[in-house]
Amino acid sequence: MAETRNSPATRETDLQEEREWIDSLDYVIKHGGEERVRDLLRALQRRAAEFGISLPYTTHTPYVNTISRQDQPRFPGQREIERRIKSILRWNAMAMVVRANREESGIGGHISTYASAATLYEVGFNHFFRGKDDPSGGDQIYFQGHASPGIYARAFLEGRISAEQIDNFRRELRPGGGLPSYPHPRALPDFWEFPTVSMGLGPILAIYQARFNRYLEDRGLRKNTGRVWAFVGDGETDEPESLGAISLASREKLDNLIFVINCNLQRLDGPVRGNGKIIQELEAVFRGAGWNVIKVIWGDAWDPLLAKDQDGLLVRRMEEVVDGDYQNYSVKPGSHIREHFFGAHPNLLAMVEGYTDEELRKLRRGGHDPEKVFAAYKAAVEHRGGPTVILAKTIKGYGLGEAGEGKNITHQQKKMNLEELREFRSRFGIPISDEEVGEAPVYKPADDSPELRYLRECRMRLGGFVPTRNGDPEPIPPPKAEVFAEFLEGSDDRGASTTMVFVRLLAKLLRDESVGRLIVPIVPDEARTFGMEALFRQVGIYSHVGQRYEPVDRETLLYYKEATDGQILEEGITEAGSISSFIAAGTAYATHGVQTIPFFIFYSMFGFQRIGDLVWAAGDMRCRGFLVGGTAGRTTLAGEGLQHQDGHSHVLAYTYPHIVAYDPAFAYEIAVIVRDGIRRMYVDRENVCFYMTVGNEPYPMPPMPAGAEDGILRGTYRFRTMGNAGDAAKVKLLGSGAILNEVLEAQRTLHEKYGVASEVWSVTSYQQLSREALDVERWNRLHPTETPRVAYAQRCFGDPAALVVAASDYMKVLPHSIRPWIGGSLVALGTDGFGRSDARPALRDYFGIDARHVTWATIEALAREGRVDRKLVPRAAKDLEIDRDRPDPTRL
Ligand SMILES: Cc1ncc(C[n+]2csc(CCOP(=O)(O)OP(=O)(O)O)c2C)c(N)n1
Ligand SMILES: [Mg+2]
Repeated sequence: MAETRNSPATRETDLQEEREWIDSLDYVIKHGGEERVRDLLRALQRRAAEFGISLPYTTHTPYVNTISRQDQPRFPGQREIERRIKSILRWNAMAMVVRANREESGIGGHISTYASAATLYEVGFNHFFRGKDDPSGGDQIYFQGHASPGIYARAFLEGRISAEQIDNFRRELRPGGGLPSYPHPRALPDFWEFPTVSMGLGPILAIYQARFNRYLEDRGLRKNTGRVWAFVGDGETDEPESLGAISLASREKLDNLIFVINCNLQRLDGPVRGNGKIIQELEAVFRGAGWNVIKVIWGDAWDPLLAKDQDGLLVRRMEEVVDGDYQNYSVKPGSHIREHFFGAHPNLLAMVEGYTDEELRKLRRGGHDPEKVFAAYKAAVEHRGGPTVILAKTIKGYGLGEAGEGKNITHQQKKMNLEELREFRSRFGIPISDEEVGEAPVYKPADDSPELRYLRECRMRLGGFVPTRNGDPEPIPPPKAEVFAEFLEGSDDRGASTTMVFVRLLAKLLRDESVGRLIVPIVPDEARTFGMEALFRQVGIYSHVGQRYEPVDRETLLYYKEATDGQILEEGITEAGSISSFIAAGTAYATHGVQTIPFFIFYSMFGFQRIGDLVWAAGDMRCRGFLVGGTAGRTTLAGEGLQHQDGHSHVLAYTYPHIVAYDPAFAYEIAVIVRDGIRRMYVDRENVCFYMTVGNEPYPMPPMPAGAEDGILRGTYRFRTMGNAGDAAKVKLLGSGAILNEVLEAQRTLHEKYGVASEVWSVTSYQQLSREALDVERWNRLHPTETPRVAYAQRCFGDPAALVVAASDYMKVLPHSIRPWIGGSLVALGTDGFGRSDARPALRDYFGIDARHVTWATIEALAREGRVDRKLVPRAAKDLEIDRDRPDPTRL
């Protein structure tokens, strides 16, 4: 019988053959050098190809450390002191979670993430992370959200966080304050800089942060911007945002960016890749995208074994074992590792003959070995020409022992019993007595202890404590009044769309002496959609390398101009990337002390709906800037159909506490809103973002009615009265955005054809009206003995004898949000339902928001209330050709 491929005899021959090839290769390495080795390997590959044998394309390297033992630099720190500091941090990070959960069961918190990442952080803190006082400008560090107990524990040793705050972990509302669960600049504005806990946002924000740093430098707005470090979970890399933008980082050669992926092989429920190897998978992805990849897989105890591995058997075994097994090894005794890992081959078993089981159990992983981590960080910061990712293998819950180390439940572990606490304490040598240990007290050595002195010295040498978030720089002088003047005056009736108006205003702002340089226009490949192409030429598109080609439209006036000092961030088709740039620009006041003013212009449908979580993160970060939803309005954006036509972004805007939303109709409204936005955000430095929708329907832009400004900003003002003023006050027609024109036409028809007098109100923001009214309501509830306040919406629409008919290009729930402050009846017309591809008049008829429907709704409501002759109803139905049996668009 022929020998099978796997028979022991064949395997032996194969190994023999392999050894011979390797010996030859070793010879060439020794005598011919790297280049010669490459040539030979390429020649072999070509030869194989001639026989039709293609090698599987692989972008990953063997499952060993990228930096070999002999290339490892000297470790400059004091290992023993650093180990002691780290042990204390491990203890305190665990203790604060355990204590919090004893006091308030279910309050939550995480022990195992930091436990796995402690070395990754501590090597950074002691040797790499630069504070804001460093000449580099300081680094920006995105800490893994679930590792925050460890970061607090360090700040506690640094004296920046009190014992009381630590005691109030996850109890922010306690008197005296506590600590938020995760990195939230909203909650701790002089500490945290970057919220990361919604998985995937940290990595993408970090990439765009690094690119924005370059932008600031290239445009001369900031000299030194530091480095960006993003600490990421291996499970987290499954989020599309985590890996979706990595090619930008290599394309832009961002060597100021370092990702550290904590590969503890576990996520919340279980293994990240039980049947595969997350490190190899990520290596392939990052290498493919052009990143410098450094793997830190094995700790120093493996070095002698690897040195003995002449025939590559050990490396092969390391490679074939899957993550599920590696996780299992972390909870098993040394005897199991001997039997299962080394037992695969007699030569491997022989290799560890002299090792005790305990020694085998203690063969550390690279991410827990400070010298290996140091080597990786050093190589990363010295690497030029592109970003670096460090893939560090660790054990989740490292040090927790029986309480969860490496176990599937470890992510959720928040409790430790007396025995477990004792063991933890002893393992890490924390000087807490047996009597006290059950309480899980936090421990702080004396101020002048070698540990605290060392820790402070490291931080002083590196430019101060991190994280530290800076406060506000000086306010900027507002733009000159001339910038806004033409918009307040209105234009002849050639017609303009609100988008055109906005773009014209932006172009003028870009020329303004005070704010011009600071403006950052951001577009996701939609500049032409919004008629912004003139800006390409005016201020240029940012590109670090300038323009290395002759643009195809070079002969034209508005050619596609890329420049190193270009101002526009043309992001390509990525709303997530664009908002990440927006956030970097809108928080530069805190990160870099520069008040850049981002204007992010996008399809309004692809804003809150698509990237809502990043908008939420912007709120957390106290970001400031203008979000401009273009091509807005379910019927104003004709033809595009149901996935483009937005009739709800203004509803979503209610859900963001930091968003001030406006749906302007006219040029002067836009001017007033943008002027006020600049004042509030960059002069008064309020932590809000403005959201403004603009549409592409052209129509005449009237001059601003006297005294309208205040109402525009509060959310509504009376635009026009027709008929007897007293009667008109009893019929209030509310219109927003482009639909205001429909309402104005209805007003004319009502007056001219049916003798109904009315007022038309422009509602620029139901959101603002409703927020103010709710504030007032709350105040009145809490101050029952004081003179009640009256909400602005009530002052405008509170008359019980007045009918209110409201129409907008958005959902009916908007007018209903101010229903309690409307005195009489309310008829709300809106665009609930999916959009359709058709022209504006057809769409407005379909949703029932055109002038005819506004007219009809008014007459029908007045007749129902007995305020006009009922006979008007059939007449109006006929005149206006209302199809009363048409199905509701929400049912279609
Ligand atoms: C967007 C999002 N989805 C889900 C979660 C809940 N969650 C928190 S941590 C976690 C597991 C994290 O695993 P990994 O990224 O590997 O980090 P580790 O704790 O293992 O370092 C999950 C699912 C979240 N925070 N954000
Ligand atoms: Mg993990």
